[in-house]
Amino acid sequence: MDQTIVVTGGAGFIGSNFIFYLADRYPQDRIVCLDCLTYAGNLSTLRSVMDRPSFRFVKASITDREAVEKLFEEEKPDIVVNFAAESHVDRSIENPSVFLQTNILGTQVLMDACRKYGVRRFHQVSTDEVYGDLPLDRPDLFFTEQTPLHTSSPYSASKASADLLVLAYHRTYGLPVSISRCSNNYGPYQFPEKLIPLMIANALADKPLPVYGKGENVRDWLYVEDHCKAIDLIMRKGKTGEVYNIGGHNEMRNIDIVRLICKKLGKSEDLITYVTDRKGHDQRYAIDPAKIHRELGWLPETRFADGIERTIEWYLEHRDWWEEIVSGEYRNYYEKMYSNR
Ligand code: NAD
Ligand code: TDX
Repeated sequence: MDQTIVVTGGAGFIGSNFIFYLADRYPQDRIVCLDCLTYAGNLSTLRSVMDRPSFRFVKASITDREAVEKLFEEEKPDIVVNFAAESHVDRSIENPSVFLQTNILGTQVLMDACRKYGVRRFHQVSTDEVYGDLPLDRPDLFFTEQTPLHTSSPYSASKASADLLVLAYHRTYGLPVSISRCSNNYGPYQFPEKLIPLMIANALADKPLPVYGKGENVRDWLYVEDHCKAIDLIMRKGKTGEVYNIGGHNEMRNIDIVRLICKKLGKSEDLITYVTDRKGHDQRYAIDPAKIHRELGWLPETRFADGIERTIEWYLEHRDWWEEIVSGEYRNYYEKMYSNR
């Protein structure tokens, strides 16, 4: 084995795609997935790697100090990549507590263990939401790594808090850390509470497509595999103590995404229903990825036109994966969030 890499949150959307990326590209490395399987974690997602001798799954929370230390004692990881988080903004508005526990305190527990066991790199997967939002009428503005943190939701505040703690552990204890802040991801295995898979699932069932406000909010979309490539580069070659923005200059209004999904699936736009806006709804996200391009040579490889085609195809071919979710406990969440909205 060359290196042992602990991937937390690897049963979720981006973490699982990252595990597939590593397993393909570095078959000599050992991959250990640490995930407590919240509603967003799905063990069946990892089926294709589960039987590999170089892969291990451990069910535990990153907030469980004892379990984390036991794992680090057993595995002596070289690199730890932290994807584990509560990740949905709407849920954070309903119930912030678990966001603070997992996203902030869980990150602390992991970093304490990294210090204790001399881990060579702790990489924190953060988000562009820590910068707050940009106005819709200033398309010339972008988030750079120097943009001040200015959060809007309990989710983004918890991620920004974790980022500050990560940088403090670097400065105070010399922990070799790096942070990436990526724009909105899309692709296979995304939980159907997020915009793109939610709209695909609803359109296929001829259910209303709930667009918040006027649908004019802008997000900067990146295919998940491009995000995985960027993280892999940063954790191996990026400078410690540094933040790297990740994004592909692909800004789109929500309403245009929803219309595109209708078109691709041959569904009527009459399904689109404008609903009450999200509280504190961020207007526009737009990443300036110049630093990661300049320093590490990263560029996105998947054009949105291809990525969305591939994603829709994946949801059509993997109905069993998401239909099980949509028909289970998630149904109560959906009723609570969207009925009478
Ligand atoms: P997700 O919600 O799909 O997956 C999160 C995973 O973390 C799940 O498998 C869940 O079981 C696990 N988890 C949650 N709490 C845990 C805990 N206490 N201990 C161990 N495991 C726990 O999230 P995602 O969309 O894959 O996002 C992954 C990371 O990337 C998050 O940190 C998120 O903030 C960040 N991010 C996401 C996006 C995006 O567009 N989805 C963009 C930028 C950054
Ligand atoms: O039903 C919906 N209707 C709607 O109009 C949903 C679920 C969303 N929206 C809007 C809200 C946003 O403007 O679509 C946009 C995208 O929403 P989400 O998919 O919830 O993503 P967002 O809030 O932008 O946050 C995402 O990107 C940054 C991820 O969920 C975060 O984990 C990541 O950090």
